[in-house]
Amino acid sequence: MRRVTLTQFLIEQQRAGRINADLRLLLEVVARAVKAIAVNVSKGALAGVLGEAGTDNVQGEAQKKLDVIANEILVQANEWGGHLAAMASEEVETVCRIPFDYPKGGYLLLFDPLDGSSNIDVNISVGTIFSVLRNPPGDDEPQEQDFLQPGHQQVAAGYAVYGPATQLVLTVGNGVHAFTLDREMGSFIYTQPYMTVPEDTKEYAINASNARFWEAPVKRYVDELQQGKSGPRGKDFNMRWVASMVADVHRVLTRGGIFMYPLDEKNRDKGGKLRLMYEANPMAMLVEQAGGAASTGRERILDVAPVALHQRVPVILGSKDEVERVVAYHTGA
Ligand code: P6P
Repeated sequence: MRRVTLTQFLIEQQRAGRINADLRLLLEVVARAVKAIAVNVSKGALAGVLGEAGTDNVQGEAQKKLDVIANEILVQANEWGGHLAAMASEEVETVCRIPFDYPKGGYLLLFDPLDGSSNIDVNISVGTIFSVLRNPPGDDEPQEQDFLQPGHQQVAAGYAVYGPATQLVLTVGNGVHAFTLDREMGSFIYTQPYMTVPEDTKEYAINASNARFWEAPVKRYVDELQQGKSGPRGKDFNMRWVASMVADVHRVLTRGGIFMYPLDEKNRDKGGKLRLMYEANPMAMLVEQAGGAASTGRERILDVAPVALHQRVPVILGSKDEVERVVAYHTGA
């Protein structure tokens, strides 16, 4: 079968009028940066890139060397192309500006350069998550406020998962499409067109060690799953928790399931664990584009009105039937 590359896929999306040349260039540059990150991640101990960087990020989390490397790769790859007005990164407190001597474009790129990096040192899959917004009109430098757009305004979203294979999963609003890196060619090959989340599932993902902190609706939902065949759900469920959002969400997109990092007593003061702008929003766009649902438990994630660049939200996403059930329990149904 003829192999279609990411480049060809993007040219065809442009020909169909779904993206313009600047967005195509942006996605090509992100894909190239992801390949460079994959090279660093796959070297592991051989490249002296494991372990702590000796610094903390804006979240107050100890940065891994690879967090810093991945962030630098993404910023340096994207700053000169002329397609971006500015960038925002989980690893950087303020807006990442385009150097004055480079041209600016009409898009804002937000990313978590290396999500799940606590798994790096134990060789478990990690990933890069990215979100693309339009820069609001006006020719002054984008401020944080310009990034604070609800997720339904994203023009593209995606992630790379650095697993046994390196895959890039992408949506530009016309379904979800997956590409697998051919390391010999250095090209992303189109391997999964129109990924869809099965509506029904037998798999759930949650960090069960937090059970004592969950709110009642989540406790009720998980308890029913754990009762299995003899309980109200009438079937047995299986549990997975990689503690790497990209890996867990990729599994949900590939074979269904529900992924939850709900509001709990531990993270209530922060509003949740996962970040809205560059984790929850891009994953919510992907899951909805794949026929699933994504909620905070109280509202659709893509409708959340952002108030801060690094704000956190509860995340319940995956198979539509399951997410709707959890939401119903939150509303007392
Ligand atoms: P916990 C990784 O640090 C992350 O941000 C997500 O990728 C992952 O789903 C979650 O945190 C894991 O959190 O509390 O299980 O370590």
